Amino acid sequence: MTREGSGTSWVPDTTPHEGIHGRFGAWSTMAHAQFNLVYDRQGGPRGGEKTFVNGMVMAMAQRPLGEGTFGLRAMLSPDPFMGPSGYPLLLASGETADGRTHLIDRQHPHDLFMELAATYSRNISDTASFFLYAGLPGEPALGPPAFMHRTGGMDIPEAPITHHWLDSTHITFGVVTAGVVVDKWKLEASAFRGREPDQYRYDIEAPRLDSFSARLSWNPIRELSLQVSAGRLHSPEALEPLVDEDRVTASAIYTQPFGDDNLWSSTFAWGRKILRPGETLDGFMLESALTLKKTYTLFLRAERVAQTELHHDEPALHGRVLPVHKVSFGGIYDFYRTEHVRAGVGALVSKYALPDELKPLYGSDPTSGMIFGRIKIQ
Ligand SMILES: [Cu+2]
Repeated sequence: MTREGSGTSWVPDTTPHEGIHGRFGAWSTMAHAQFNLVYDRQGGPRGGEKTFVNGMVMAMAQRPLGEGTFGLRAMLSPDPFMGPSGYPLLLASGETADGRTHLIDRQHPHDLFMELAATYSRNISDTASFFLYAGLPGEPALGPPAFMHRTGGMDIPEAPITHHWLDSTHITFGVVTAGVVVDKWKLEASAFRGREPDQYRYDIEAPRLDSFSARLSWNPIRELSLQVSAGRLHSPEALEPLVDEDRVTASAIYTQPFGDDNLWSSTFAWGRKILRPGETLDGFMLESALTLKKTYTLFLRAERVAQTELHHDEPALHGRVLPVHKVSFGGIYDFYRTEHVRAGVGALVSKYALPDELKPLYGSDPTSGMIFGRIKIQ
């Protein structure tokens, strides 16, 4: 239980699982929520400005069923209220706001329903069990846990630009996963819908099982969680329907509680997109968050992706693979804290390293930033 991340992914055993816990007859329940009110200003000629709310609300319930355990999960997002084009985020790409044009230098809003899933697990010995997972939407066994579920990433109010290299399948309309857990290992496989969510963010889309993935997870020590995974995605992008994608990812999450209410958590991840037909594109991400006394948080995220979409519309650069780099760092001060509520304010700054070909598009120093207030109910 302490290993469970988003979907069927694992996080280190040392991960704190804060939430409001309840018991109703045979059911045990857990709920938590987080909202960020963000003022976002992305610099340079491709930048922009916006104030928005993002975050999530999550509820889980489980009960014994026969020899095993049956569970239900729901996760909702306030993102659709920010409008179909999401928020300005330099170097981000993926999905669409209108079904006709790519969202470039913006982060798409997440769907209102991020997860509606059921699970069943059953022990087959003292150290082994099997499980089934079905979601509409749900998260297939591909990639590290989604960024809003990683201890080192959940306090950062912006999405990673590696999202579509690592964890963008976290909202997939139609997922069926089966797996086995043996001691510190887990092996699982999924069938799911390859197509990303469309621009209508309030609906439940039709499921299909046209894509496949498998993941091997290993928690060798309590502080560490490792995974490798690979998937074959059928026609993921609505605007490039003839392009399939193979994706390979590997990641390590290290979470270390220390002293009195201090926590340090970091994730390193690599993802490779192999477009068929098309290029092979790598993405790398390192993120880390240090929280002291449950009050002061410092965070950092550094990323590199090989991009083709940012300059898709520039005739001279069309088809070129160009590496782009981003680093964001910031902090949060939680000025209000009770057993179940934390409220704080924070800020982050983003810097970029771009190849010469992209400097005319982005300006020589498009430094960006966000200031935000946040509330966590857990
Ligand atoms: Cu996402």
